[in-house]
Amino acid sequence: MELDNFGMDFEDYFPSMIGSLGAEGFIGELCNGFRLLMDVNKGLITFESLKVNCFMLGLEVRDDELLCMLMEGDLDGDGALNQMEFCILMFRLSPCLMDGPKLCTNTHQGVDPMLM
Ligand SMILES: [Ca+2]
Repeated sequence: MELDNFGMDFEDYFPSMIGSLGAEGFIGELCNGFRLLMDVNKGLITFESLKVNCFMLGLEVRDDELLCMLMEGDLDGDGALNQMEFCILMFRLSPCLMDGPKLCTNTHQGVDPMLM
């Protein structure tokens, strides 16, 4: 699983993932990420599931950062993220996507995406 950087380097990590995986592979990785973080009983990412699963993944994310992520991604206001909301949030956290991968690589000169 390639989620070591999850939560820490969205903006650096995801564009390079898209570059190496292609859009469809990227969506697949997002779905894997969603499943890692979701509450298996509800099929949703809740504050509790996010907190527990980030801890399980060895990520130190503050409560207010988790809440911020939930609020940012929660489009229908139920306080949790479904798979669609999660994917949309991840895309929004990757602003380079809007400009295309080529522009993106210009901001990471000297860094080989495969090494990240
Ligand atoms: Ca929601």
